[in-house]
Amino acid sequence: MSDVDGTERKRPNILVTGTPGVGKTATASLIAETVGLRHVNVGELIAQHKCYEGYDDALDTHVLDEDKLLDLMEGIFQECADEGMGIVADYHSCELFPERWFDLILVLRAKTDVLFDRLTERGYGEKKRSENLEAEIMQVVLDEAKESYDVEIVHEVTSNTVEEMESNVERCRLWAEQWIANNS
Ligand code: DAT
Repeated sequence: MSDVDGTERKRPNILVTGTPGVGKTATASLIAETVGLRHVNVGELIAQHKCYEGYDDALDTHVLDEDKLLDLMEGIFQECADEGMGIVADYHSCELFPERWFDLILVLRAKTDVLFDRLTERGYGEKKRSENLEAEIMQVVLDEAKESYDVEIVHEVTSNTVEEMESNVERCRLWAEQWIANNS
């Protein structure tokens, strides 16, 4: 697997994606710890570096400055590749990233009642909560992942319980071990 400058990567890069509240950050942080990868919480990165083009009043959200974010992330990916380190990134969208960055796209799914409770606990208003629940029911992020990446690397898993999260992390650990063996 070659990276930006054509060098071979020594460790895999994983993207954990899905509707807000499905458990991306919790899962990615556990994957980072278990597999030994650097966790990049893309939402946090955007906020830290103010990757915004403005504010959308109608949607009550910032407008993402994609170029700024991708430049920033390109630097992080290159730095990690140079150090022989892999990345586990998490974000609620996936089509904006270059395909070559990731070896596995993990799409987390959650049941409507589970997601409802998590988004309510997060303090989402009714409109934002129902928009996200609808997106989950319509499997918007899964379809986006399948359209943006080789379907072979897109894996859909449920994340309703802690047991499921642990089992997903274990699957990633085994997959990463195999990836490293195949690419060394
Ligand atoms: P996301 O990053 O997708 O927005 P999160 O990781 O912040 O979601 O998780 C939202 C909340 O749900 C948080 O309180 C942790 C909890 N959670 C996440 N995955 C879970 C799981 N599989 N089982 C139980 N709770 C989970």
